[in-house]
Amino acid sequence: MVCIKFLAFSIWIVSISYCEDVCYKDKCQNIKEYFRYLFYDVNPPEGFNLRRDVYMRMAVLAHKLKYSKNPVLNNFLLVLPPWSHLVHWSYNEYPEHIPWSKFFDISSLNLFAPVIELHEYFSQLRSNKYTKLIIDDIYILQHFEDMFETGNFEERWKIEKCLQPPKLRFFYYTNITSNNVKCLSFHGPATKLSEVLAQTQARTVLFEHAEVALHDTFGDKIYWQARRSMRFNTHLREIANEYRKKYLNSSDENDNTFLALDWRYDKPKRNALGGPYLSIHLRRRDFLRGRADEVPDLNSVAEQISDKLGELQLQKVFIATDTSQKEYDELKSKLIPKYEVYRYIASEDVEDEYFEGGVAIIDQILCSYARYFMGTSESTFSFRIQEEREILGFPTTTTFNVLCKDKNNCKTPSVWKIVY
Ligand SMILES: Nc1nc2c(ncn2[C@@H]2O[C@H](COP(=O)(O)OP(=O)(O)OP(=O)(O)O)[C@@H](O)[C@H]2O)c(=O)[nH]1
Ligand SMILES: *[C@@H]1O[C@H](CO)[C@@H](O)[C@H](O)[C@H]1NC(C)=O
Ligand SMILES: *[C@@H]1O[C@H](CO)[C@@H](O)[C@H](O)[C@H]1NC(C)=O
Repeated sequence: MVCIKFLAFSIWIVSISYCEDVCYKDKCQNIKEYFRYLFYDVNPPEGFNLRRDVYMRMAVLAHKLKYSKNPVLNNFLLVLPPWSHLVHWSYNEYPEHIPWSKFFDISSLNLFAPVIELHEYFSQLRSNKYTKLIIDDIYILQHFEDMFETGNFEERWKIEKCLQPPKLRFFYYTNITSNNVKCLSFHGPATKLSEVLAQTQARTVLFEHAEVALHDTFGDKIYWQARRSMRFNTHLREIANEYRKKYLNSSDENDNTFLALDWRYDKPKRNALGGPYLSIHLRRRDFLRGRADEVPDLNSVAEQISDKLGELQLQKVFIATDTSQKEYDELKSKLIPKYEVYRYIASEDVEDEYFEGGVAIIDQILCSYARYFMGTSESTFSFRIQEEREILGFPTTTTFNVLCKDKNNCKTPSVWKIVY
């Protein structure tokens, strides 16, 4: 049997049952065909930009597994969870299953961590006549129940009873199941999950609630490599570039915002100039409720914008916001005719192709290339723009600024500088 051959040739320690899983057709003779798959998912209410942060933790794990000294860990591919039913995006009863390629450049991600889209993995299974994905091991991450009571914050993990009844539907698909779902109390960085992976021979492993795992080292070189690898989808970048040129007189030539084609060749710099406009990220909607004492009213926003435009001697402001057209128009009316006010409105084609997520990314790109940026305090959406500007090489003073609640209540955001 092919499997036996495989065992004889290979340096891998594998059980027979495991082998049956792997050795369809004659492929097992080729060691390169041997992959293990690391799936993860995030708590449903988390937003797009927090999910990007969880991706980075898992990508650093996948990166370190690839180069691990323990060879049983080297062949993991990180499976990118499709985007469905995000709380801030409108959706109907059917899950959208938007692939990552709509938003990000997958080949660029791959230069940091070995990743694969779920639909690609599905096609592999289907071409081998599988109609279902049965995940070998599922671990639902949860916090240690006693952690906050006892103040025991040491790094540890343990299979324990589930604090919540486990849900048995994964990624909103009906054809993914598992016979082996466990709850894993966990405290530590995502890379500590390699200890869990080292003691299983499972070929497919899913970590649910991956947000429970923390960053390995927040803000170090590896963190920024993972972050830099998250280049946006090329077409979204082109759309943003056209808008910059057409409305904001902004281009990489004028603004000194060139990046290497491949993020690995980016060089540290601080001389980006940015286009001749101020950019604002004005987060409203659930922030008005959740953080009422931090969100300024529109009069104050208009005042802060015109003060800053005056100070910078600029005419144009680009506003990215999740607020209604009505509120945007009200803000705009407070700034014109003295200043030019811009908001990106996607064409129907762009909406249909890239959804609200793609439109939000275009807003983020446009904020990134401005001469000066002011965000919303504590918004993850604003954090991602700040990171993008660090990558582009802006002086930090033009980036780490937020709209104040009012003149006497101004929070200075933390400055997280890029590290190479
Ligand atoms: N187009 C656009 N959409 C926005 C803007 N701000 C927020 N949104 C939308 O609101 C969502 C919520 O923001 P996210 O950053 O994804 O959510 P989060 O990760 O919880 O982050 P925060 O709530 O901002 O801390 C985004 O995914 C967008 O769909 C904006 O300026 N422009
Ligand atoms: C599971 O179902 C989805 C949606 O119907 C389909 O696209 C996918 O290929 C299926 N997976 C397998 C392994 O058949
Ligand atoms: C656009 O920017 C360039 C270079 O900064 C400048 O020379 C030109 O006058 C600007 N054009 C307009 C219409 O403002």
